[in-house]
Amino acid sequence: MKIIEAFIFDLDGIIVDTTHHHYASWKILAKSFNYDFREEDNEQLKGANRMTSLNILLALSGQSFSEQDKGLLCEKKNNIYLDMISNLTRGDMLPGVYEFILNAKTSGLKIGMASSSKNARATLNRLKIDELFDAMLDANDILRGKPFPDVYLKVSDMLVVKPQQCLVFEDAFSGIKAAKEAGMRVVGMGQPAQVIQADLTIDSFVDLDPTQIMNIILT
Ligand code: B16
Ligand code: MG
Repeated sequence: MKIIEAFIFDLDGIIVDTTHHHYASWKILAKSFNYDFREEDNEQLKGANRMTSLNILLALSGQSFSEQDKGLLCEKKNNIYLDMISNLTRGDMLPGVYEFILNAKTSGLKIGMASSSKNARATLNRLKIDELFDAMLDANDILRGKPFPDVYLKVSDMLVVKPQQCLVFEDAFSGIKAAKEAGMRVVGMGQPAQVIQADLTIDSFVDLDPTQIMNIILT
């Protein structure tokens, strides 16, 4: 019996290399309230949605703002981020991931995308790869973001594939937690501390064979 029926991909840090753009925009924002946001602290923001990320940043900096001002700060960060990714092309995709998704699709697997980013659909659209996906879900569609399992459970529903038959690709601790809570198997790619709970870790998608990955994950 074929056990894995679908591959579900996280976006930032798995499909597209936008992690440093998110970091750079938070750093600029932090500078506006005189906080020097360091790259090692950015690890805590990976996979977190925009407001959660701001709350982590404010806790790190020891500052507090009203809910209204926090909304404005999120908007400001997003405008900086959107400006930075305005020229995003397929060259900004992680090496080998486009071919990997294409091979998985050709071999009959369903393909999903589950992201904490409200910009996820627009990003796939800009890369002109949205036609590869049978289901796409992002922070606009769910109330509770990663590490809650909702985004992964909803995308498996849309794909009409049971959670146990989904294999997730994630780069963030919170995303891996979300997928595991959803009852899915996870391939992690990223900093060792981030992917510690993954079932399998990979260094990159270059020359990665979907069938081989499924065989390893099922043994
Ligand atoms: P936005 P993912 C997440 O996307 C990123 O990992 C995280 O760093 C970012 O803050 C979050 O999206 C929110 O993004 O501000 O664009 O809504 O990794 O779940 O695809
Ligand atoms: Mg990610």
